[in-house]
Amino acid sequence: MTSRKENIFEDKIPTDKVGWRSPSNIALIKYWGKKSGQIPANASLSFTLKESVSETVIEYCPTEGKDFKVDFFLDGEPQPEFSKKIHAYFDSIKHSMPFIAQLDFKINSKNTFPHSAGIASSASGMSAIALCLCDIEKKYFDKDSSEEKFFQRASYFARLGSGSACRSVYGGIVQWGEIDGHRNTSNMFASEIGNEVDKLFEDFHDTILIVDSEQKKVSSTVGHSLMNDNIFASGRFIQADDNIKQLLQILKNGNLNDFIKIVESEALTLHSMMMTSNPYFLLMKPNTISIIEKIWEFRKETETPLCFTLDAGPNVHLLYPAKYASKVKKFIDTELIQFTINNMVINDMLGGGPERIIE
Ligand code: 2P0
Repeated sequence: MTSRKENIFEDKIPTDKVGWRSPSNIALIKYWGKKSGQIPANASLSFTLKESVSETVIEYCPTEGKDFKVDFFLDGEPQPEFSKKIHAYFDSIKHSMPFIAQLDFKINSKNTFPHSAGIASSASGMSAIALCLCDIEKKYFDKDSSEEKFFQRASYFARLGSGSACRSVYGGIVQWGEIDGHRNTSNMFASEIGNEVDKLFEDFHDTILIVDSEQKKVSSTVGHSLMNDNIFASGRFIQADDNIKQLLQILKNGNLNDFIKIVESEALTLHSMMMTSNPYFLLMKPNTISIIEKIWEFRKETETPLCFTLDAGPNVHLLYPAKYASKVKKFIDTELIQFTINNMVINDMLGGGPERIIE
């Protein structure tokens, strides 16, 4: 075994920095329930967002102590709790990336979206960190690896940090988890969906209505673990498997009515799994339901193909093709804004995936 002091770099242990801008994502087919080793209980599918991103720069230098150090800063402020979590994460993957043990890390991260927005900052943040680590690896140990392998490895390591983060490594519409009959799917990493997507979905908008900004009372990690004893879990996993296969077809054929049925059902099923866990819990708020009812009314009256999805929280994501943007904006301004806190609305859309910010 290599001792920590034994230099594994070709030259002297370097001092340098790497940086990535990486987006959050919103799942349409939900990952809820997992097996050990961050293996999802069912396959999931998401839209990568464009505007909701983390920008992360990792500065590294030869470690001075016995153990490597991680100092994590969010918006320039030290975050001792996060630093500990990221140290534990680095520790858990250093057998695959032995250079980790020889470096000290200063991580500076900032998000373009407010913390209170309930946007999955673990997905953008962990994917950015995993991309940075893979950049260090590529620079010194894996110079010739292909772009495809690079992103696959980044997705693999992002998954070990936070499951949904593995989907943020790719742009557009992304799947994660083995799907019967779909050869290029894996539980280990995500991939862009292989089939051609109907033009309708290429410029989909996601407008997020912020209903509540309090820290949620049950973390996603606890939520996942409660699926182990949920008596509806086995049925849910069968349903998810069926839904993802259907949705992959719908994304090809562009049937928005079918799209809406699956996407809304997935959102409500996710929350019904929370309500049927033991102990049970509820992350929706009264205003979440008011918004959903308004959307159903609006759709019936205007036949606008607007639907909603929910993450593990009370905020509502409105999904619709770009050409309905002005109609939906008017609807939000007149009917929905009353249910938000401080008129908080985040306009986002399908995005192209992460970008390197330090060459
Ligand atoms: C998803 N969520 O597919 C689902 C839907 C929230 C609702 O994945 O424990 O932060 O880090 O693997 O990925 C949130 O859970 O959980 C999540 P960990 P993660 O996006």
